[in-house]
Formats: sequence, structure tokens, C-alpha cells
Amino acid sequence: MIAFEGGEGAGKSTQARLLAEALQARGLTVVITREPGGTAGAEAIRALLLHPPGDAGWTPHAEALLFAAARADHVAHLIRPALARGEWVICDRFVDSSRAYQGGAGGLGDAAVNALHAFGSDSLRPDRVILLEGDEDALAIRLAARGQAADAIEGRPAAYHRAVAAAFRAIAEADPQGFARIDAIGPPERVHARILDSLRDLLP
Ligand code: T5A
Repeated sequence: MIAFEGGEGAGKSTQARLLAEALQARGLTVVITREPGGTAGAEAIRALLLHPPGDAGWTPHAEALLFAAARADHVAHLIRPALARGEWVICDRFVDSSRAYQGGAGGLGDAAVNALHAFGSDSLRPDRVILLEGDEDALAIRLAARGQAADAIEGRPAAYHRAVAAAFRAIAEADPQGFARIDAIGPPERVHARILDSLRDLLP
């Protein structure tokens, strides 16, 4: 299981797709999926999270519980069965997003998020996390070029997103075996080559 992590517009979806194609070209069976989402139930929770009903928005605790609930459904119904069949799973965001957004920037702390993950998903960890990192201004230009309206989380202030990036950095620094920190700046094919290189020890 490989997870892609990083801030908004870091290129996770683009790189997840390129990696899936590269693995399929090697004859591997690959399931590509995303969070929040990936199953019917988790996609329904995604809509609630990114477009909260009403004006009040979710409290930080409710938000963390909803992400954990979506993940529990996704892990039980899609990820664990695929891994049990011997397939490769590529996931666009996973629990480290909850650690960085809800635990770090949102102020709930790592222990609370890890406890929810233990309860919901038996603490499943990817074999490797690809953390895409890049200069804040360069990534903002990418998002602006895409021209999509921001959702409830993407639309939070720059200070929140800076705290997310700092939390991702700290989480990755604490687990150098589990994370590959990849420079997300440059043409997609060049970023893809960096990622393949960082996965050499796992690839057949
Ligand atoms: N969230 C999620 C939490 O708070 N807690 C959690 O536990 C989880 C799982 C999810 C939101 O929920 C939050 C985080 C998010 O705010 P999302 O749909 O995953 O929403 O949102 P994003 O991660 O922001 O997804 P994006 O699609 O915006 O970003 P990606 O996937 O990082 O980037 P991508 O590949 O779509 O590319 C963005 C744009 O840049 C271009 C692409 O063509 C696209 O237009 N691009 C490049 N341009 C130049 N050079 C490159 N190398 C490029 N790569 C891509």
C-alpha cells in the first residue's frame, strides 16, 4: 500500500495516476483510490465534509470523527480486501492527512487522531507514504490555474495550510523509513521519476 500525502494542489492525484500506470505496465494489479472516499459510504461522508450542511460547519471533533468513519468504511470494504488478494493499493491521502489537518493544524493532537484510527481501522499503515512538498506560492499558482472553487477545508486561511505543511514535515521526519519526501515542483514526468526512484526497494 502506497499513500500520497501533501497540501492542496501538490499533485497527489496526478502522481497517483502515473504511479498506477507504471505499476500496471510491470504487470501488477493496482487499485487506485482516494480519501475521503473510495467506497459508496465514504464518498457520501466526503460530500458532508467538503460541503457541510447548514452554516455552522463541523466542530473539529465532529470533523475528525467523520474522517475516521469514512476511513473505517474504506479500509474494511476496499483496502483490506484488495491487499488480501495480493493487489497493490495506491491511496490519494490516508490517515496522515488526518494527523496533519485535524491533529496538527486543527489542534486535536496526534494522540487523538491515532486513537480514532486504532478504533476505526485497526491502525492500518501504508508500506510507504509519498509526501509531496513544494513552495507555497508555486502550489497556489497551480490551484489558481485550475480555477476550481475551494471546498470547506481548502478555503481555510493560509496560516492553517502552513500549519498543515509543518505538521506533515514533522510527521515525516519522525518516521524516515515510512516516508519518502518528494520535491513536487517540476514537470509531472520528472516528479514521477523521483517517486519511482524512492520506491526502488519495494518494487519487483
Ligand atoms: N482532508 C483529507 C483532511 O482534512 N483530513 C483527511 O483525513 C483527509 C483524507 C480533500 C480535502 O480534505 C482534507 C484535505 C483536503 O482539503 P482532496 O480532493 O483530496 O480534498 O483535495 P486536494 O488534496 O486538495 O486535491 P487536489 O486535487 O486539489 O490536489 P492534488 O491531488 O494534490 O493535485 P492534482 O494532481 O489534482 O493537481 C492539481 C493541479 O495542478 C496540476 C494539475 O493538472 C491540476 O490542475 N499539476 C501540475 N502542474 C504543474 N506541474 C506539476 N508537476 C503538476 N502536477 C499537477
